Amino acid sequence: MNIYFAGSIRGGREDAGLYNQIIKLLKTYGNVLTEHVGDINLGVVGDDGANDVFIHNRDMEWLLSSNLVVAEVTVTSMGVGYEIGRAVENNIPVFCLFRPQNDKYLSAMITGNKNIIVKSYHTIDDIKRIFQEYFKQ
Ligand code: 6K6
Repeated sequence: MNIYFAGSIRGGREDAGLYNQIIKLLKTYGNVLTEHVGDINLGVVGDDGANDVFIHNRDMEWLLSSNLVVAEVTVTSMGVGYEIGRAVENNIPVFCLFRPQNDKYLSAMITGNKNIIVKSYHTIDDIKRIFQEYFKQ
């Protein structure tokens, strides 16, 4: 199974270490196409010299070849929202992870779409259990 992991880059890298841990878990269930999203050494621009058109086209090719999109949506990101919309449009299942915090609400465009699975969590162990449950189907 090809899994496209989506997480904030220019929206803010404060959860990059967590993305890294989520990607490690996902690799036990399939082939993760977007390991760079969890690279804690990469900032908001990246260091491979790729321009934005290249990044967009390459990522869309990966996304459209994936069987599942897993998105960590706690840090608000335009790019992650865009990827979720493109996945929905192309009938690719979308699984979102959200860490509830005071005064922080997930967009109604995500919670209001009954085709998108949204799971709340607090710790990486919660995510481990959520994945075990989801992937056993
Ligand atoms: C920086 C850090 C790692 O890579 C870079 C270079 N930029 C990007 N490289 C690969 N994918 C990107 C890059 N910028 C955005 N994306 C895609 O959009 C990823 O798949 C993320 O899931 C999503 C993040 O969007 P923003 O709006 O937070 O940047």
